[in-house]
Amino acid sequence: MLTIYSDDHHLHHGRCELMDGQLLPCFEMPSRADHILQRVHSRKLGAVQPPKDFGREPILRVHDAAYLAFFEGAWDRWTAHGRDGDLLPYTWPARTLRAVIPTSLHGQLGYYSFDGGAPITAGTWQAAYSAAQVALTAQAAIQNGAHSAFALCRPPGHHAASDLMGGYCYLNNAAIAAQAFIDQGRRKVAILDVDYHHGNGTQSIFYTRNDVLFTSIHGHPEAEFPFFLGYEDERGEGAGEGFNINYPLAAGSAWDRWSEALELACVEIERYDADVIVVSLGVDTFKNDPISQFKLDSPDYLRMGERIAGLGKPTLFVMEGGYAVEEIGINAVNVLEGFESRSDV
Ligand code: SP5
Ligand code: ZN
Repeated sequence: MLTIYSDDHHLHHGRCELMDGQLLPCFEMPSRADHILQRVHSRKLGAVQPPKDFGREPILRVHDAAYLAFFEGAWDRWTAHGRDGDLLPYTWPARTLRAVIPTSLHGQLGYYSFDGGAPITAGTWQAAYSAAQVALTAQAAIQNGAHSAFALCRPPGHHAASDLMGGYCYLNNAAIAAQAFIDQGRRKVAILDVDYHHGNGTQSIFYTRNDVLFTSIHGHPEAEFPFFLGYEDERGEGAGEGFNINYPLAAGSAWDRWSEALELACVEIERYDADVIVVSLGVDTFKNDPISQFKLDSPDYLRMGERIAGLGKPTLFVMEGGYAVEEIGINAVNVLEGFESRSDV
């Protein structure tokens, strides 16, 4: 399987995040992608290529233009204020406040984010821009005939909405790739989001549409981040009614329960008769993940890849979360190797 990877992800290295009342080093760190790349090499998964540059247009098909301009320019505004630490939001337009776009940097930062988990550093824009190009380059490989490809994206993307960053995410790499498939003539794209957290950004981007089916298996939002989206009764709206399917699971879920949800999602994707599948590949479902509550073990990821291969469709894997850094490469590449073991194309 072809892997697309850019070293630019090293440009994004947030200092800390608020967790259980303490400031801790960011769980979303550069060594995550380094470990995955090492495993891709050591398992001889296939060629590793750098991204091409498709520019801003395919990003603007998913993201709001003012949001993108804000994100691109935020660091320079911050340094112009004489600051050099991470730029983090601290006030949001929650209920009773006015959701107008302020003119100040911090006002706009609150307006364009939904949590304090997405620090902007000197290289965050470049890293996120390159990650989107990584996804688009892998998407192009499939559009040109490959049966599968791996977009080794960092930072991740599935929490980012059209005009919101949060949850370690800035640009929604999987959504940008899914939209590119549609813009290049595919009629039906299915997204299978297997990250431990609900893909609230991706869901919101495609919520009113029937050309992109969104399915997600995740920790129940009653008890888990992002808390305010990801319930089973969110089924899509308007033309999108029935094309959004959530499988929230209880803390402690292991492969027996998780794989039942996967089976249900796969049946829906088969029924939809997708032309192509985009997998939001988070491996924070792992039993040793430091911020998550599922109990998947490393061999389970082989089974996951095998089942996805059984769908028999061209499949783009887009890297999302996973914070057990020592095992992240094994778990992510296990999905890809499981997929290849059952793909006869
Ligand atoms: C892409 C992705 O996986 N983003 C996840 C962002 C999660 N941010 C909130 C983490 C809160 C974890 N709380 C765990 C408490 C353990 N004591
Ligand atoms: Zn996650």
